[in-house]
Amino acid sequence: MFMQPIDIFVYGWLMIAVLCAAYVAWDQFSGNPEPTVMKWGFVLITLYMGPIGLLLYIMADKEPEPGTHEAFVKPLWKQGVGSTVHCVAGDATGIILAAVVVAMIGLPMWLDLIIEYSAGFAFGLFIFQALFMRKMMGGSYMENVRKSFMPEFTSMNAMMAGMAPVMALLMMGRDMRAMWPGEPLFWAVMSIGICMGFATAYPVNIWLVSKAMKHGLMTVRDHSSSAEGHHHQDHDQGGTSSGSQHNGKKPTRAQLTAVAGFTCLMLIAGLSLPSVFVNLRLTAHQVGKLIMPPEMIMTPETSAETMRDMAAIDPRQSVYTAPPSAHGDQALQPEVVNGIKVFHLILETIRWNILNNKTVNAYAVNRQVPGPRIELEQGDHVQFIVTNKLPDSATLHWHGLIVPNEMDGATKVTQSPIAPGATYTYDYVVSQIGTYFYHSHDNPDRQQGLGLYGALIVHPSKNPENLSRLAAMKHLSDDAATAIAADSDEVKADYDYTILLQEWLNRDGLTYPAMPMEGGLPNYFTINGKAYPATDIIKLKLGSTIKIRFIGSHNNFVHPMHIHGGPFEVVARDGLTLTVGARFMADTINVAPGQRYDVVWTARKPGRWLVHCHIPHHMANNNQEQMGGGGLMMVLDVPDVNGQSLPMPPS
Ligand SMILES: [Cu+2]
Repeated sequence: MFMQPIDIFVYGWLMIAVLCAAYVAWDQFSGNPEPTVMKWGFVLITLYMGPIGLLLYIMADKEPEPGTHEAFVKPLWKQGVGSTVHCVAGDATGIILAAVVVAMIGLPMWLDLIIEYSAGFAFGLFIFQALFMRKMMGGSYMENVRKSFMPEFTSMNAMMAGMAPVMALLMMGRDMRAMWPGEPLFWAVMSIGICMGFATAYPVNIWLVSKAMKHGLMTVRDHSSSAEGHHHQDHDQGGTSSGSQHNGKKPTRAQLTAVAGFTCLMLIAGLSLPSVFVNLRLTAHQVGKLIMPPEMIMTPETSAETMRDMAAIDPRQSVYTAPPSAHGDQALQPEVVNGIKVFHLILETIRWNILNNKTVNAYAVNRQVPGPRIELEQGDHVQFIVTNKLPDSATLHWHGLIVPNEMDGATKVTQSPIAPGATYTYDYVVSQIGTYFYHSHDNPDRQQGLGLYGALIVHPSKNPENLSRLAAMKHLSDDAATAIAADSDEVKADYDYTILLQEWLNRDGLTYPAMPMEGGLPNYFTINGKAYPATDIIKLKLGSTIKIRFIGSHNNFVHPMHIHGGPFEVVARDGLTLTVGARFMADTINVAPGQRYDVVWTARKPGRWLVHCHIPHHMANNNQEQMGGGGLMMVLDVPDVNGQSLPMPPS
């Protein structure tokens, strides 16, 4: 189950509310002496306000001893509670119904608030006041509508003034699951909104009751069962019946206008103030259910697209959980069809362990992070059949390769993005050698940042078919990059290892795409999908050489990649082998997003030699070191001449 820390309180609150309402219903209908409409009013209020509703019921309305209800409910504050309960039960029910319908239809939030107000007012006036009260008040339905209009209008204004900003600000805050009626958080936010609405409507209701404009609490006893045989025939003027007596004079026209006018101001402020803080033009269809990263700057200008780009992956969208032992960057074997190497790539949302005890949600290719390594020979005719099972459209771009423009994967520039559920085939001949990579080029700040990338490595070829394909292409270009490579053009070493860098933002079990902006900074870093100490340990023979291909598959930082134990030779950059004179020795190389460096390092001495980024924060897991580091760090293990690895230092 998908739980956020707040959900414990949400589920707890909703459960308590149901239990409280069940108790109030049972107690009301097993003999609390009041009108049925008020019984229902208290049940609804307790359902909406949970323990607060229960508290109000017991302190203000529940008959303490048989025959004492009349006296018990007499104080004005209790009458005010009754009047507010009556108002809120009706209005809130209308508001909730409207909120559910409007969210499902997908209307913008500002319109949502207006419709909620109208529905709440209509529900309260036409049903809860005029219809339900008529039985007790007598008179025609229309008469009741007319009489209830002013008190209902005033009370509703005051209530919505409290409820609207709470709903708008909480629904459109960080956790926008609150916008969607299918999410428990929506109901919790409704509940908080109603509590606030109750608080702002209460003073107005006290006044209305004191001025005999509204009924407070009343006592109604059943003739046959009541010990005292009371039956209160209620009358039009609120509070004339026993137990709800308030002999206030009706307010003057000036008083009523002033109060009504003031509640209008309250209402206008309550409806419009949230627009200073949140974008009320958004709909639940656009952004409902999104959870935004903590500390992201969101203003009324923040668009739905911005939010969708930076939001967490909904963990419920993950279709597969990779075992913690799973490795990314696994070489993918092609199917060879008529001399064409065909690769099947499937894009999916999965759960992936970057550490044994740390799982991220990721956009993955073939259920790996990074995606599978594509090993090719120069001159290969390749086809990549890409099936998009992500919730978003996507493309793949072949970074650094000279391909026909329509195969380049630049979304909305060279191709329409591959829609969710759709398949697209990339088809080209590989004319270069060296270290390349592929990545999503559709919202890459989100998709590549969430894991859509993988290595693509091309070796020289002696295959006559490849050579003839290359010769046929030669007339198109005499570019050095596409010249038929001699074996010697590829610098070889005893070992070959590819390092794909990545940055992650993971908080409270949610994975956001890491971005160099407020709220988007990464707190985990991986080499080939794993953070140290879960990164590979590479065993090397003393005196041997290893070619490490650094790939800047990450999105944000320049990582100064450093190797302990002596300098390496930089032999290729961005896929292009450096000429002998251009190669150079270094012990740190800055790997920026998109760059590739091939370096050859010699195992000069036995030991455990580190490869790591030299920004120490990137050598930590959520700012914490484990076993001497974290994140962008791995070990080259060079045993001594006897084949013995160095002993670990005592801890
Ligand atoms: Cu770094």
